[in-house]
Amino acid sequence: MRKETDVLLVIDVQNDFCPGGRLAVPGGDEIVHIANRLAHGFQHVVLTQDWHPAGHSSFATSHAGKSPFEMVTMDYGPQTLWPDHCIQNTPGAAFHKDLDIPHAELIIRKGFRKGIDSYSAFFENDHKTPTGLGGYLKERGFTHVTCIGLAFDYCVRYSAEDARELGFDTDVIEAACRAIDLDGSADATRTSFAERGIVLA
Ligand code: VGL
Ligand code: ZN
Repeated sequence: MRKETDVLLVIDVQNDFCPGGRLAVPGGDEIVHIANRLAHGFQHVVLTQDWHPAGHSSFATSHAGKSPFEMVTMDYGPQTLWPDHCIQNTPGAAFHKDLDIPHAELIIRKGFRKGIDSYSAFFENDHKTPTGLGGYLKERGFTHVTCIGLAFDYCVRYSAEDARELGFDTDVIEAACRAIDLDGSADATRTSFAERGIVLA
């Protein structure tokens, strides 16, 4: 059993990120049982849930003439456009039915502001607006964050990077993640982790 000061962060294991979903990550469903098993080894687990309103600004359908996976410039910087996904209270936004972590202590929802996307569980994509998770984990006395889930090169990446930036010892278990892999984004993630002292297990 992992220490009292260790927390497992399970990122976005939701139907829309699994095969058959609207932003399916290849092999996304393969990590569900791995996540369940890993979670048994942690006393403390937090889940995240991508949770967008209909018509969210990260959806290509909100930008005339744009297609999914194109980039646009928002007032907070570059933003990849996605297929509509994880719309609040729809089946696509629900956790995968086999995700079984009853002892998870907190579910943090993100991406709920229409005009800004949020990959990281800690900060929205302006890198300024906090979700509150950093304060929560610090107040609870956690010092070590282990990240797993979907997608390795987006929400897991930016969550792990922000955890490290906030001073948590941070690792990512790659076997419990799957990547979208747009334009080399999976390799870029591994390089970035190495530069930042994020342990890739
Ligand atoms: C994610 C793209 C858009 C993720 C969420 O969970 O990695 N990626 N929204
Ligand atoms: Zn999203």
